[in-house]
Amino acid sequence: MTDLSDVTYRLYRSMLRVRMIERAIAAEYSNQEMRCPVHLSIGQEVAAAAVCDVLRQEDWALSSHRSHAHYLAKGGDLNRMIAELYGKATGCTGGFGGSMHLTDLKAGFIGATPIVGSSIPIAVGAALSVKQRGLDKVVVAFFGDGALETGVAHESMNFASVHQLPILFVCENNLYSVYSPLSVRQPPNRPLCELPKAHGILSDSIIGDDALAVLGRAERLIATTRESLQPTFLEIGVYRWVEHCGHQEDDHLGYRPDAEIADWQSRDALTILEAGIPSGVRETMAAEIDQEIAQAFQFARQSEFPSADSLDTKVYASNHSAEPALEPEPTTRMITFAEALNEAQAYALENIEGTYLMGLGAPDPKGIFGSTLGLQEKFGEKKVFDVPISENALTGVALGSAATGLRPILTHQRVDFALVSIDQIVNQAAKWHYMFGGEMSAPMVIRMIIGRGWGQGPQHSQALHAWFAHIPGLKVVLPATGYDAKGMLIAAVKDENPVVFLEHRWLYNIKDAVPESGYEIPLDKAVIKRKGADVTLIGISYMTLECLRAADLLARQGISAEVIDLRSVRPIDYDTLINSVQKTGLVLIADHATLVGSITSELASRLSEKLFDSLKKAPIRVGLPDYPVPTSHQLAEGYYPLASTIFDSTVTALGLPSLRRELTTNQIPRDQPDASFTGPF
Ligand SMILES: Cc1ncc(C[n+]2csc(CCOP(=O)(O)OP(=O)(O)O)c2C)c(N)n1
Ligand SMILES: [Mg+2]
Repeated sequence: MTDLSDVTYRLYRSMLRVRMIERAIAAEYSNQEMRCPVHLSIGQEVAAAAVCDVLRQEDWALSSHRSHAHYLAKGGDLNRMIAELYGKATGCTGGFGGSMHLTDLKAGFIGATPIVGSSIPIAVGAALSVKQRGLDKVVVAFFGDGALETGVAHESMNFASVHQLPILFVCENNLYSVYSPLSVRQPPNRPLCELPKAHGILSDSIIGDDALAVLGRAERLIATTRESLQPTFLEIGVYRWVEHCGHQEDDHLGYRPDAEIADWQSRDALTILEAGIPSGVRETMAAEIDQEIAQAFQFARQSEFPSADSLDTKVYASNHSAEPALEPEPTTRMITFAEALNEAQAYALENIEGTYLMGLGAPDPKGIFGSTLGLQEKFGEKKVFDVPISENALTGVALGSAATGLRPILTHQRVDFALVSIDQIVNQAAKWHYMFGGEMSAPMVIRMIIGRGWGQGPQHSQALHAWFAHIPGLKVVLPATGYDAKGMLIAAVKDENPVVFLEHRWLYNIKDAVPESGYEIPLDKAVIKRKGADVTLIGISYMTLECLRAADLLARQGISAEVIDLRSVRPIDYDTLINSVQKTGLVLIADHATLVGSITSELASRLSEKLFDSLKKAPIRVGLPDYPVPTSHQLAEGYYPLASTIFDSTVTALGLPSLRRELTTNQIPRDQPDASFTGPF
């Protein structure tokens, strides 16, 4: 191979290689064997080549939809990249990701994901990992000019600046987002490179026609990042020569002025660099690359397609801990649900490597209703810290750190606040293991509190577990007791997958017997709370308590109710449910969520499908009406179902409506959990 000790040779070859590979992809694309979108970097190669020339193999890079160049320049395997485009089992994600989800961990190319802006916080999370674990590396996030219009990019830069993380943000400004020019997306006279400065980030900008100059700027910034552990930013002006997505030129569409195209092409960095390299050397390089490309396409064509058997095996990472799960010790010690959560996190922070906890108000004097109180004092600011109000970026940061060796616990004081991070939860964390063909996992816990009452209204009281349960790749659990909360939270931190951990606010002050030492409760098992023969009452989270109260009322009328606490809505423990309903022939499902599209609907339909012949009546569903939570406490009185609702529905279904329940339960107003609760939350 050509001697590459000369930086000009190296840069030229790296750029030429990307261009030749992408020209080959373009030439083959119409054969319809590469059946995935491709975003080519022809014309933009300088950014990847210059920045990656400065990086070491062990440094990490992440990218977005236009990632071939970054993958290749960082040292990604060409055979596996082309095979990936062909959807083959030998591809870098085994055919699960395609062109938009390349990864090569050996080369330090963590991965690419195509939701614009969305890989930036994940890169910041990787940089947090570097800092927390004391690794000797820097991280680079590659993205386009469009990404700087996303909120998450700014949230991420702010976070990286607050935490002084070793990351270089590289913005390839090609002036367009698909067909939209910068002028319709960003204000005039406000250079992109000024934006990071507002976040306190050292920022530079250069037009990418002189590859050696770009390399010089990258060197300076990466050295700063590496030596003084601080984020930096580089804007590189480049121009895309072919269509946004696909293999053809699209200049005839007229969205870019001819003069502009001609101007940029006349300043092509590859052509300019060519002048300094003897033609013989160039020809040798081109011949070597040609051969490499031919082999890669041959490899891809000859490779097998992935087997359909592997399809659902990649949804969840397996939990491969060699140690058996910790068993709970018997105890009579009574503590609250909040204290149990606190103990679980203390256990994880002390005993489970890589655990850290971040969340709004986590170390504040109230410590998230007591659940994080005292943890920062005990474990320090590195392991337990407060955060900016940037839920989407924080979830990406958690994911990036989880994918690179840490175990984050991210807290949200309400489910409602976590909704602004749906992109990171649903598009990224839930898919991370799957879309990278099982190459990486995302062991992270996202705690969310479900509010209720005291006038918290439509934006502080939503219970959306059905949404999360809809997403393959997430585990979604709702413990109803302190005992379960502690064991399930420890199990959630140990789990290799993203776990959405939902806590009903009304459980927080309830005490039950919780062992002092650490233990695990499985995340996929319902639990029978009370044995019975006439009806199965399935409770979700807080509604399990109402089911137990209803079972008491029913018992006084001679009706024996079996009560099951579902505990997990993804996965759902159908075995336990089916065994019970087969026996009782009648099932009622109680949830504190709107009934439309809910877990109650899911259970009712599945149990009907499985047990149609054993059911005496259609499944009964108890939940919230089809409108948002009212704020006035007067209106809330009629909104939330109680044990009495469950009692009434059960006796009606049994054909015994004449049975009267006692009016002794829940005498306090329905907008407060107990008489000691005096608001505001
Ligand atoms: C959040 C989001 N919105 C829209 C898209 C569709 N989309 C894919 S690439 C792209 C253009 C992005 O422009 P830029 O960041 O400048 O990158 P470039 O394509 O120019 O390299 C758009 C709008 C997306 N993938 N993600
Ligand atoms: Mg662009």
